[in-house]
Amino acid sequence: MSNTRFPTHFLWGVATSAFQIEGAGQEDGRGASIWDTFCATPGKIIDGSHGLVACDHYHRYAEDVALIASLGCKAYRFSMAWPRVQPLGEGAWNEAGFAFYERLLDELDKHGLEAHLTLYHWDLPQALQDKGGWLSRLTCERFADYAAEVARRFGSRVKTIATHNEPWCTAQLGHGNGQFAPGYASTAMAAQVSHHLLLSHGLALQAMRAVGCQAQLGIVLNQAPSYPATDKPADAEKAALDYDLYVSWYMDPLFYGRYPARALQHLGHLAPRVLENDFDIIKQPLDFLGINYYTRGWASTDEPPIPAPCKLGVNDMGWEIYPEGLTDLLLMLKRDYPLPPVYITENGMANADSLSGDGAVHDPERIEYLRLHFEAMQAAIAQGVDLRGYFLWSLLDNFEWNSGYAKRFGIVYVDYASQQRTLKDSAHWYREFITSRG
Ligand code: PNW
Repeated sequence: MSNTRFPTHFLWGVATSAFQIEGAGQEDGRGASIWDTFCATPGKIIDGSHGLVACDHYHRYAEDVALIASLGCKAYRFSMAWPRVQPLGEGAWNEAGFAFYERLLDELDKHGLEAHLTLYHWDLPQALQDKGGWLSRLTCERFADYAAEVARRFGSRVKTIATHNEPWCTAQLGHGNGQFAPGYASTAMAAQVSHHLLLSHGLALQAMRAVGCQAQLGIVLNQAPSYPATDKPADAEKAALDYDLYVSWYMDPLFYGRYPARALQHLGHLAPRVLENDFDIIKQPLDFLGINYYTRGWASTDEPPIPAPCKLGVNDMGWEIYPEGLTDLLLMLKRDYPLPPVYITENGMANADSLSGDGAVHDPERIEYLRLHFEAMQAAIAQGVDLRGYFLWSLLDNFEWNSGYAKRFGIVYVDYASQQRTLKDSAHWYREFITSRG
């Protein structure tokens, strides 16, 4: 690790999301979400699991918050389950659901931890899906209502509110290839959904600001540069198109109020229907931008494609470990957009962890992954990127979507039979890093 310290006020934290950890799927009036439905559909989740219990965080939040504090973290990024606080996604609010998040915020306060809230981490109320879900503009309006209510109640208790987590995943994996809920596989649907997610983001920002929300408002995007496999022009073109569809598709509307021309041309008649004022709504000023980075993109037009070199190996999901991609990405974004303060809102590594005989969990691969990505952040900061903080994904092993519980991203190991938490070596390393050089 280089000697450069991170800026004094650099924020170190951990991240989770509601559906992946809370459990209590049918408690205290929570409504069903599209992920409950998806899990109940045979063949969708690799290990046939569901989120009804997960890490039982709904009941163990106090223990989990104490864990975060014990790591020396100053901040916690989590999401609110929309169907927990508004079971049908419109109409009545569920006070018991809001009460849970109040208890969680009280606990964070007690430990002096900053709260960073995400409104939508993929668990749409099923009742709204039944009315068209993100294909319907009405869902955008309901989302803005939900955002305003949360802002009214919690706007002064949380530091930041992100509207969406990774709209690319909702659009592409949820509607473009069907790997995620609600499980559609249509390019045109995915494109329309991406537009509605952006629109709902803009409407939500307007609605939250209209109620005088004091929290910083933004959005969280998964991003990565795409690298051509060879110096053939076709590979360069493919890399550029991939980057446009993955990154610019979301960044250009947010900052410039337009979709990237190359991507639009590629989509042709499958491009989304955009109404006249949509871009004015989408282009709300952002107080911050959250970026989730795990791996890079790789573009090859050969048949079969030339694989990425994976010099540093892959994680347990098969994703290439490529820390320089994070530096490259941040510098490209700084070059191309008038960025607000940036946070890395997710970064981490799935690893085949297990409890060893000595009661510890040895995960040197994850420690190395984190170390290299911290260096990559330092390199970007040294080159002028206004990076304010880092949220490690994830505090706990948890429900890894269509991979179920088979993939472990936590720095804290979870034994799902006993719900016992065990700090992995990486958790001890992170604490040491934060307290000594962070
Ligand atoms: C993110 N991809 O998901 C999510 O925000 C987390 O909930 C999730 O647990 C974490 O990353 C690890 O997967 C992604 O296929 C899922 O490119 C898939 C992709 C990217 C991010």
